[in-house]
Amino acid sequence: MVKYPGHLISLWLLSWTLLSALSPCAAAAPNLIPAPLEMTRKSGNFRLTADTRIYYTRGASAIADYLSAELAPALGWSLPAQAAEAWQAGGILLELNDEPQSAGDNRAPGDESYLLTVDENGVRISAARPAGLFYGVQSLRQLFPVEIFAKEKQERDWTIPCVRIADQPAFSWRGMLLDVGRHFMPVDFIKQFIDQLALHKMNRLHWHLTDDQGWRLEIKRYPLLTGVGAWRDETLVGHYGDSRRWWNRLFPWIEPVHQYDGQRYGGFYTRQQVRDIVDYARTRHVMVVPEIEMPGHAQAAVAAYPELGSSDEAVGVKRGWGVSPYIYNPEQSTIDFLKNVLTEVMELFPDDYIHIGGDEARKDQWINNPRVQLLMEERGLENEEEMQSWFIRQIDEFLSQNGRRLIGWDEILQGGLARGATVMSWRGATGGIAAARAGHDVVMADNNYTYFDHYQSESGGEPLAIGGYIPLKKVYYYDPIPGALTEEESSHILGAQGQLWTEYIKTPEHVEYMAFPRVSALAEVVWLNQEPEQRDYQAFLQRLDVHLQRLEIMNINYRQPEED
Ligand code: TNX
Repeated sequence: MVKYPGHLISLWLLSWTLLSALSPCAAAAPNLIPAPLEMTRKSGNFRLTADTRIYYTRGASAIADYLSAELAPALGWSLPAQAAEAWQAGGILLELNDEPQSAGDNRAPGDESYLLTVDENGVRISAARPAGLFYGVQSLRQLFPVEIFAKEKQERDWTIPCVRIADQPAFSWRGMLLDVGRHFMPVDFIKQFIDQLALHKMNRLHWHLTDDQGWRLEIKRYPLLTGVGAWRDETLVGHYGDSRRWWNRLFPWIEPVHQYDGQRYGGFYTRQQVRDIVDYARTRHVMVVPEIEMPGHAQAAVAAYPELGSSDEAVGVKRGWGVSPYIYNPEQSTIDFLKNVLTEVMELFPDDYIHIGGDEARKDQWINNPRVQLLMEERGLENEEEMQSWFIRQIDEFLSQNGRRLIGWDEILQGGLARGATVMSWRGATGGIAAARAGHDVVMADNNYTYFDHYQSESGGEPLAIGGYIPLKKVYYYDPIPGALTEEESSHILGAQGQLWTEYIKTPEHVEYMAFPRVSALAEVVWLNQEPEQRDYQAFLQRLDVHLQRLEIMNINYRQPEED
């Protein structure tokens, strides 16, 4: 994996500071997040006026419309977009040069690189692929004064510095997980969150749609999944386990007495809403990766259709947190049910990856169920781990037949991993290391660095969280490539993502508080992939200062980081 030196970035910051000191009328210093790979400041500025037009080459009109729409509220007018043939000086050119690749050209099909040049006569963004053009547009937005992000018209001059930026990401998977199983999040917020991902040049939304506490995706064939499974009678109050007393420690089989709020809670997304979100994300070059959990985290589904479960006990949708023992049974009929569910999931989500969970599947109910034991014997499986592996393989085969790729949490390694599967390493880097060595693709979601449900400060005064401590600086110094891997093995690390599990996060405002600015730090980690010793946290904090003004203007409820 190629690492990009930190001194390049420090160098442009330094030369920029010097230049702007020399020319008093220069526009504000560019504070881009994520920092671009290469940026050179040129003398002079470009001024956007009521006469400025956007010009686009073939295939770039959607991005031109996007740029125009993003700038319109603050400008108070929409920049007209026209085909490039009509070019006139003073315009913004979006140029897609999607030519056949020549020998020695190492642009991958998923190429996200771009070149942005600003001079006094105009702006030019060129890229081989639409994604690159889109990221050039994100950089351009950040070159303007921060007020460009306002939702109402601003009376001011729109001047940007002349620069040349040549940029491309280090990793292809730059993501965030949002858990809507524990707490449901409204459609408008999901879109706003996607906007933030795009601004940070992130390209994956891992949408955790099913869990013990709620099934949030409408499935036509099985209406009770949402009719029953999307609703729980009430929700735990306070922290899970807080009510554990000395007798619970002495006699662990006595359940601690938890308090619940008595409020029915739930919600789900209709197919139409999902389509709308997926389209919205696509326009912003964000792939939505749906997660349908199996074989564990299945209590809401089992509450809806008890025949899918592995125990005779009737159960409702889970009201509290912690790992549920309710697990799908491994009957062929259950596999068929899941295939039917996934068929509808594939109709709604057109991109490659489908996440099937696989984490924290307690096997107690399989161990205690004679029918499951018999199935194990019939299928020649040695233990419950192999049964889990059998389960995942059935699903992997099905997804592969349908031209999709299975991705799952690192527990899918247990008992042997399906061949084409991609592994998401959450229990530290261990699963990622094992998977990469076995030749599997890996996404790092290390719970020591990327769990944004953990506390951001140890000084108290933070809203109740699940635990842990992952401050901004720790995220900024995260290295997604485990040190134990050889160069060749590390080529399997697709990238990294942050996790927003929502047991203790009830509202969009709280999601934002936990997400920002840790997302901003992670965005830079996955864009640049610098060696940790080449990163400059102080310089990041300085750029972040300006970036937080953007978030402020966009009404994002970020957490103000402490000076370090
Ligand atoms: C573990 S990460 C889980 C989630 C929880 C999270 C809380 C993973 C694959 N499973 O179900 O929400 O910890 O931090």
